[in-house]
Amino acid sequence: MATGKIIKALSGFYYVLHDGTVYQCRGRGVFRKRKITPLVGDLVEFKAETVEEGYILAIEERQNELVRPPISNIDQALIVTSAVHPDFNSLLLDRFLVLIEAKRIEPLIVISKLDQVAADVLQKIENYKNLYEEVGYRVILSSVTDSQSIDQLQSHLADRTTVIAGQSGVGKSSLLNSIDPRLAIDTDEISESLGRGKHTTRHVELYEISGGLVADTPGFSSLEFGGLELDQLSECFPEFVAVQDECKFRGCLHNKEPKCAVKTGVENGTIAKQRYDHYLQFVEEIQNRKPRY
Ligand SMILES: Nc1nc2c(ncn2[C@@H]2O[C@H](COP(=O)(O)OP(=O)(O)OP(=O)(O)O)[C@@H](O)[C@H]2O)c(=O)[nH]1
Ligand SMILES: [Mg+2]
Ligand SMILES: [Zn+2]
Repeated sequence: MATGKIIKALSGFYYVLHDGTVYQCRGRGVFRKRKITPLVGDLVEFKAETVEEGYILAIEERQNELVRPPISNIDQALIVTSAVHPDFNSLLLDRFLVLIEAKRIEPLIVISKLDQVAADVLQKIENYKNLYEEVGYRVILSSVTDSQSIDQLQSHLADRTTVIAGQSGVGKSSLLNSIDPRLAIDTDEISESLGRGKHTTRHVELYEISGGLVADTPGFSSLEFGGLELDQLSECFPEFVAVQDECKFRGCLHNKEPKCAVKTGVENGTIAKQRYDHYLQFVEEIQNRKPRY
């Protein structure tokens, strides 16, 4: 018996990495009976006669897990948004940030395709970079043709498991290929003419890159807040958390309450109005969520 990590799940097989070798395994029948699905990222105990004939015997408790994409035990999320093609979308970025913060995964923002932007758009992107850095996030402006940005990205990957997240076509797989061309992951060379809705990457897979494990994903298919409650939502905005003790009411949702430090911050310009507006939009979304039975 040995311990390994599932790096890929495909057609009923789980590929388990142990000591530099990948073993093709099946799950035990009891998993199906108990409705347990092994996930990419799981630490497992397995037994293998050969590299093609293994069995997963047990799954270790998960540190965290995402449903779509299905993956577990993530330390860091690289949230990729493109500057253009598709256009930079701060609402979508904030949505990703909330989903990642809610799982207590450390986000790293990457704004991609900087080589394609005109000067006015570049200015806009620089402003966004400052905005998110002031919130406390790390932001990398990248382009597959700018080796410095690729080196910078690479320096954040060692000794941890990173998931790379973002809309289809923003260049997630391309970034991984630039870091390590030997990966040769399929990317969409003609995505612009085909339009949206088509995913080039179709499965979740962990790759060994720069001393860490990085999961390429097909882009998050669901960006709904699921079971997130309002008090948890406000915890997902670090700049709100930083001042919430100064709100008059404990448990202030920074919405209709008087003497709210967040609202004061927005008025004074110390909290970005745009982030606050997105927050209110998410509040409404959660309040209007249909109860699930
Ligand atoms: N000019 C430019 N094009 C890029 C860059 N990064 C990616 N692209 C192009 O953008 C398109 C989409 O790239 P992919 O890497 O397939 O995007 P993805 O995020 O993996 O997409 P899905 O797998 O569908 O989720 C391809 O045509 C890439 O060549 C970049 O930095 N600059
Ligand atoms: Mg891809
Ligand atoms: Zn408040």
